Amino acid sequence: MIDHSKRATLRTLAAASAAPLIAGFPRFAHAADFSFKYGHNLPVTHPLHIRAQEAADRIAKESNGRVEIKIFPNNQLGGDTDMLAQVRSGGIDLFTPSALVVATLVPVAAINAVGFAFADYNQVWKAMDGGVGAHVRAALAKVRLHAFEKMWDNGFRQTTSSRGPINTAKDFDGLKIRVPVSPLSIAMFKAMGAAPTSLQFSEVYTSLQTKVVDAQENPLPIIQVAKLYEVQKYCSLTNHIWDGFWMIMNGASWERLPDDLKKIVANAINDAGVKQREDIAKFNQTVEADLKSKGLQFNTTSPDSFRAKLRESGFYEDWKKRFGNEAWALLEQASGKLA
Ligand code: X2X
Repeated sequence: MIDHSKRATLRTLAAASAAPLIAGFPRFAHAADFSFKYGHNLPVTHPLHIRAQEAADRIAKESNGRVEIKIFPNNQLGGDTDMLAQVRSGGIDLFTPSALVVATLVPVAAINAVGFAFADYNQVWKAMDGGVGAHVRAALAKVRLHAFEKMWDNGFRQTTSSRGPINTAKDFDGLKIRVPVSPLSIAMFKAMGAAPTSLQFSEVYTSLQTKVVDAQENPLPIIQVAKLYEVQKYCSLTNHIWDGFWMIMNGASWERLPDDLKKIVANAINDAGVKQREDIAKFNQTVEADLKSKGLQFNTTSPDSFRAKLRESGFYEDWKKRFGNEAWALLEQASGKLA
């Protein structure tokens, strides 16, 4: 007696083994109708990469192989500003730039990075899942970049240094500090008396190792996954900027998708973004102890002297003018009065 179910299984297995394995994707006997390239700047150990891979797998499965997203981590496709140019031109289809970096193209995107604006995550997500987020996404759409609704978390940025701990604003005097390619970060650290230099993330480790700069600033999960504790001695919890990543897609690539696939892609990416936020919250419960065990010396700080220095220097007034009253009012709805 022929066992038809066994034959059916054999047929499926034969078909599956013919398809190339793409990054853990389920195998499909047909090539994808839509094949997208997604580049980012983080190591594969960061929750952003892990959740993005999960979303890509889910999209492949739910679209029955019609949509594949190939992920290129760790600046494999170039520095942050290069990838920003590529996602604009269509050279790549997806990129997760920090708001700081995408602001080199759409200045208002840096609004969430105004120094010491947010005291905690309640304020952050109120703003980014609310009016501020919608305002920034609308500005990105104007330059033909489709930003998915849920922002991914980078975190509250802290200051590491090999020179000494930062306790108050005067400790920034003359500090050679690396910041991303971000006009707001340069202006803020200059206003606090430091000597900031913009460098791509892929250059940070070496620039600290070779003393091109003495300090850098990033959320603790980044300091851990990028092993910056190997080239820094002090970590001061300055919480000076909350930073997040926008998952952006080239407008034409997004528009090519039919509505049913748009839905599958958007749901998977937004769900992954929310899970990634939870990952960072969990990561933050253990990372400080881990970094201490790796030799980093921690100190806490109060925002008061930093805010006072920024206010005296006119930093808030200046950036309120640059962002405009509408965006600034949306920010202050979540952060409280700043300027
Ligand atoms: O470059 C950085 O410091 C990083 C990784 O935080 C950003 O993407 C802005």
